Amino acid sequence: MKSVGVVGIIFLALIRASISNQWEFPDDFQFGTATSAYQVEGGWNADGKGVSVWDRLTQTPGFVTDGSNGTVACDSYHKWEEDVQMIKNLNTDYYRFSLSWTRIFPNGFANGINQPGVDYYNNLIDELIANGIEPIVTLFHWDTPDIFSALGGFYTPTFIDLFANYARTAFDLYGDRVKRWITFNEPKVLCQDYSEFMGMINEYYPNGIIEYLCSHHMIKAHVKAFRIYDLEFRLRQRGRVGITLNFEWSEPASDSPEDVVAAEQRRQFEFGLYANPVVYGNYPQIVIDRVAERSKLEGFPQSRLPKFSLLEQINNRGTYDFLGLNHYNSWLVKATEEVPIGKPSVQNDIGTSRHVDPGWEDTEWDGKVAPWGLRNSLIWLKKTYRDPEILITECGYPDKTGTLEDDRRISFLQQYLNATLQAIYEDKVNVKGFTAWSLMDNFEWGQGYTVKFGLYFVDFNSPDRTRTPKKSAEYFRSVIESRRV
Ligand code: GBH
Repeated sequence: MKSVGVVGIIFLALIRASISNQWEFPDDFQFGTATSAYQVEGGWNADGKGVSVWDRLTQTPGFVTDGSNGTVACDSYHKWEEDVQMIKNLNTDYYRFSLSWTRIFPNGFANGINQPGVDYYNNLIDELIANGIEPIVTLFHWDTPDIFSALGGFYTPTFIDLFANYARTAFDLYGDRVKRWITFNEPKVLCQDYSEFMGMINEYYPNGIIEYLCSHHMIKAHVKAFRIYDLEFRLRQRGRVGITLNFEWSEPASDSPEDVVAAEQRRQFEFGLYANPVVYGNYPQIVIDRVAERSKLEGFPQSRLPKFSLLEQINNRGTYDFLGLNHYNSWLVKATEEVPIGKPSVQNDIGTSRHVDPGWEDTEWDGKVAPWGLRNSLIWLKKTYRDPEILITECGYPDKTGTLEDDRRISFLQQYLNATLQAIYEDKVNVKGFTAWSLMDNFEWGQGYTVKFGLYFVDFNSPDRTRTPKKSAEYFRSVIESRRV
């Protein structure tokens, strides 16, 4: 027992020693926290709000591990003033939150605006600004109006105009005060990982068809919203528009050329699928080629990957003022034999295999602590997309206990903030901010309230949803104050 303790202390000391305190965050580097509407607001049918897919799906037994839902969540629909005070206590520069589409348009369509819903965000935005906190607004963080399910959700191009109308309304309503917008949060998670989030019964369709349709329409909807901002708002409002993409780092499992190619192939399918059109106009060539090749062998007359016309490609190019990066996890990637032709699937198109090193430190959910993966992601973004401005829009540590003595979260933040500093000073990456996920414990989608990411603890058993700062809140505040990790 004793030697375990000693080893532990030496291990911690080594981690600390490897974190250099030599660097200060540059003056223009900013800090923030994030949440999303369905995860914190509650008030699911308050004051005329319409039903989102999450309001409905969480009623399905077995959909959420603990059978819970976001009907009340953190009750931020009523406790927004307290939320702002919590943010002020952390002393962050900005707060990233999302709008609930059905609070503004209860039936999803751009007629019949719901004034109390509009006012909720007016109040929140005004209160943030009055307290010196910049609002950064995500237009869409997964809570699709449920009515769209009947139309085919993201599988139909109809979605593009529906989203564009909603985006225009949001710019119009709030753009006098909101100067940074994020169109979509993690289209990959929605389209590729959790496609049931769309509220679609898709077991009849091979995912190798519909998941690309989903991505395609999301990219087009993003581009359309960006161009609307360009044409109708930019001159007057002088804000900036980006998109948030998630990136789990793929590291080659060995130096072999095959593994190096395999890792890059995975990055292009997982990140390039979204970023390449937005930066360069079209899908990555490796994605185009592989899906075309496999589609042909499967007997399709065209590639399963939809095409952007030349005009669309021109219109897609450069539709970002910054790239939002959500980063949580890393993998080792190996080359594999080509997957035999059978049922069309994105995973088969990606090929390759991935695993983690058993020596890596575990998080308390299913990820690993691998701060070098964040650094490598940032370096890769710089090199692959011509040195874009990057905002880390989410990064955080999950536990199951919600303990106030969250030393492991502190250690995680310290290591990932240090990786960010290395990327800034050693690799000259243009990364402009770090957003801790999350301001407070909240409804963690399929995991309900069993997984917690908050800097603040929320007591979900109290009708008041009492919030208490964890030790990590104090740590984050001290980083912001000293500008050192
Ligand atoms: C993001 O999802 C979402 O934008 C956000 O709403 C969500 O609450 C947050 O991340 C946390 O999940 O943390 O290393 O144990 C991204 C998908 C899937 C990322 C689960 C974190 C757990 C790996 N998430 N994953 S780890």
